[in-house]
Amino acid sequence: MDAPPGPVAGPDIADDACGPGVVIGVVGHDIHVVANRILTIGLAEEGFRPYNLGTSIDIVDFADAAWETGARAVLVASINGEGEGACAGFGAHFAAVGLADVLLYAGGNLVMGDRSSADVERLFTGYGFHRVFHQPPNFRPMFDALKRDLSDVRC
Ligand code: B12
Repeated sequence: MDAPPGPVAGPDIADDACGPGVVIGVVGHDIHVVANRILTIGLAEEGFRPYNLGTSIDIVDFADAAWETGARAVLVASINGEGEGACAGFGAHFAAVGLADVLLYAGGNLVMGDRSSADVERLFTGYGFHRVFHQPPNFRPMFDALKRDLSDVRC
């Protein structure tokens, strides 16, 4: 049987749904998967088309997935704090491969140890992320921002 031409629809890829495509994944060698699973379900419920890459994802994987899916946004999670090292140069890589117009969000426990949200936001916006959610109380602020940022997208 021939291989399918692109991403295969399934629980993590809601290709048949309407709404903006959004790539999600957990960066680095991070095994925390609970929020990733919940976020996939939540995105679909909020009207997005999630493409979930799962865990152990690097910058190149995120950019390749954005290319392949035509996603309008990439949501990068770090739960163990590896994001501080693994996300350096994120925006520069997207710009270099012609994806400068893709929205980049980062969320989770983005750094190791206790640091103020303002410091973490400064660090990650310096990496090229458009919005940063360090230890948010829930996903609601991110869903609201994503709806605003992608309000021009129609089915
Ligand atoms: C369960 C757990 C584990 C399980 C993971 C099981 C699995 N496969 O998922 C096990 C026991 C395996 C584990 C291992 C480790 N863990 Co652990 N783990 C936890 C724990 C208790 C709960 C995490 C969880 O699932 N929460 C529920 C989900 C829904 O919430 P969440 O992940 O926190 O996500 C929320 C936000 O972060 C945010 N969010 C998450 N993703 C995204 C994405 C976007 C885009 C946005 C906007 C928001 C967002 O929204 C969510 C809701 O608010 C936390 C402590 C805690 N109470 O949070 C530690 C914790 C995450 N672990 C931690 C650590 C250090 C480790 C280890 C390195 C420990 C070790 N020395 O081996 C290893 C990781 C090894 C690795 N390679 O990654 C630290 C991280 C520290 C940091 N970043 O500063 C924590 C915070 C514990 C602590 N207080 O020190 N862990």
